[in-house]
Amino acid sequence: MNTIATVALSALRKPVVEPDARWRVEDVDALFALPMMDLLHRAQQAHRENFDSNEIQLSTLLSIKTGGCAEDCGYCPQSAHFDTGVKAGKLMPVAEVVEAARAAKGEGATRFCMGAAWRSPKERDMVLVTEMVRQVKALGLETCMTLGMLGADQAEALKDAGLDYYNHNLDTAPDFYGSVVSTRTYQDRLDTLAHVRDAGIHVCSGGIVGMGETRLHRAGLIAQLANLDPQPESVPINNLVQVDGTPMAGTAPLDPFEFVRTIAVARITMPRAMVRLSAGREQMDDALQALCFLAGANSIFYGDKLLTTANPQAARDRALLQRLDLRVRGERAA
Ligand code: SAM
Ligand code: DTB
Ligand code: SF4
Repeated sequence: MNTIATVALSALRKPVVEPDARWRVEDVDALFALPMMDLLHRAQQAHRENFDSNEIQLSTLLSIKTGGCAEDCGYCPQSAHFDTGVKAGKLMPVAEVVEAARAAKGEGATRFCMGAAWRSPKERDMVLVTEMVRQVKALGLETCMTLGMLGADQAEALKDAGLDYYNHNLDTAPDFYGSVVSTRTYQDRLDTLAHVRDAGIHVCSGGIVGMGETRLHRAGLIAQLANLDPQPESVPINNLVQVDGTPMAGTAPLDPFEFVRTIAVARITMPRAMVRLSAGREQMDDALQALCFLAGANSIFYGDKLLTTANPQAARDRALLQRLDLRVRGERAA
């Protein structure tokens, strides 16, 4: 038997749940290399051991401060370095954010995620974003924010305001990172995650695929995430949404089955995390999304818009969930 097949077989024999395992990149790569049907089977096993496999969590996303960002993330329509047609706006008033959260709750969302196109929040911003957290939380919603890099004090202030989750993605493998961003380092990202964790806020961290990276880079990203100790509670997997004007527009699209494999490998290596099928759903058909759910994705962004790009219409998502007999987490059966 050749070496790759031997490694793949040994990966197949591993116990399904190993949340505390240290993952070597080559072990994760061996999972990617499993025959697709075996990979899906293992992912389903891990999923069923930890979750109700017919349940999906819905998060609604709101861009509370759009565009004009100082960072140069090569995938991002909101970077001031690229001409993408996204207009830079100011931070939304607290009352408008709370109104949007109320509407999202009415539509069935249980978590409200507020995103700002910042390198990191300024002190005057902190006063307003902490107030947003307080008021959104008072509506009975789980709160999530993604504001860029955070210092230890800022993470503490958000925790005190009642923040449940902070999203900050590692985005890709350390050895591909330099091809994606130059204005902040991988270590900066790890430091922010450590501050969030130390403050007692749940960690939401994932990445993007389809940026021209190799499978080994995808394995490197998953290994980094899976080796965070403790592992993230929530792992968004984004498929690059190509936006004209960004350096990544025109990148060869990823084979959709490779995207499904990435979800499955995230599920197996981080069995207790919510794995979120994030950006890129608008470009996927229903069958592909169903395959992602089978591979262990159990959360989506719900609502017609992500931050600046389109997401499937809420009605289309409702219809899809109904056709797949998927219940919404936190919602009572009709
Ligand atoms: N500015 C903050 C930051 O980067 O930490 C928060 C917002 S930022 C837009 C959140 C995440 O969205 C990024 O880390 C990236 O993973 C994802 N993202 C941004 N543009 C994307 C795109 N075109 N396609 C897929 N995912 C994207
Ligand atoms: C994440 O991982 N994906 C979301 C959320 N966290 C903030 C953002 C996706 C953004 C897609 C591009 C846009 O709409 O601007
Ligand atoms: Fe700015 Fe975040 Fe976009 Fe990077 S991903 S350019 S930090 S908004």
